[in-house]
Order: sequence, then structure tokens, then C-alpha cells
Amino acid sequence: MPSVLVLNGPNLNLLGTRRPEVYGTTTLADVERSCRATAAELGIGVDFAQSNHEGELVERIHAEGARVRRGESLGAVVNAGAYTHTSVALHDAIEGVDLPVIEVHISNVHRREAFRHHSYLSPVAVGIIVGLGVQGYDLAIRALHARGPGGWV
Ligand code: CA2
Repeated sequence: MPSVLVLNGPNLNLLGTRRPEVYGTTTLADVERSCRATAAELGIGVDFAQSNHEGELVERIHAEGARVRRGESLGAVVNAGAYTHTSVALHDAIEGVDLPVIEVHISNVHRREAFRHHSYLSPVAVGIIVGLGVQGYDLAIRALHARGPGGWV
């Protein structure tokens, strides 16, 4: 059974506890539950992770790239948080291991401050879901499942 990785970056552990006007009231534990339910419905596995450390996110991406190469994973759903707008390292990691990534943002970053308008991940993502709230994670899992191991049809 193939799986997907759902990877969350800095401060997303605070989801649902603060700034509900921007990010809603759903917690990251709720998001994990929802992702697991979606994956179960699709008959795939899910690994769920969050880190506030850039290097740890890089290492998770490398490991998932190896899993994709072995046919064990379909790719990753990545909400890199603020590292989206700063991290050449995450860009290089995704590109370096050729990891199929759906980039997710809960908020519509294009309606927010100008510094959130640029993403280092978008050029190396296979798709992007922005501004649809936490349901973006479930939609992204569905997209990786529909894409399958061989890319878009
Ligand atoms: O909209 C998104 O999903 C973001 O990736 C969230 C990041 C932000 O830096 C990006 O520009 C857009 C921030 C995640 C921090 O989430 C918090 C949740 C509750 C309270 C404080 C921060």
C-alpha cells in the first residue's frame, strides 16, 4: 500500500489555538485525523509530521524522495509555513530528490502581505492549493492519489 507524507513547517503546531481569523479553529491534530480518514478512504497510508526546524524538514524530504524511488510513496503534501517564503534549502531538497509535492497554504497568501506572495516551493511543486482552509490538505492527498506513481495522465 503506497503512502503519502503530510509535512508541516514552523508554527503550524499552533494551528487552532491562535489567530482564528486567519487560520480557523481547527487544530493540527484535527488536520491529522482528517488526513488519516481521507487516506483510509483512498486505500493509502499517511505519515504526518511537523517541525519548526528547517534542516529536519530537509531530511524528511530526502527520506520521502527515497521512499518514492522505492515505490513506497506517492509524494508529499507540504505546508512549509514561513519557510515557503525564505527557504532555498527546501526548494533544493525537493528538486534534489525529485519529490512530487503538492504545496498547501491554509490562507490565501496572495491576499496577504507582499512578502507572502513569493514561494520558493512553487517552482518545484507539481501543484499548489492556496486559500481553501484546512480542507486543502485533504484535497492535496486526493490529488497525489489521482496522480499516481507515474505523474499526471
Ligand atoms: O496559510 C498558510 O498555510 C501559511 O503557510 C501559514 C504560515 C504563513 O507563514 C504562510 O505565509 C502561510 C504560518 C503558519 C503559522 O500558523 C499559525 C497558526 C496559529 C497561530 C500562529 C501561527
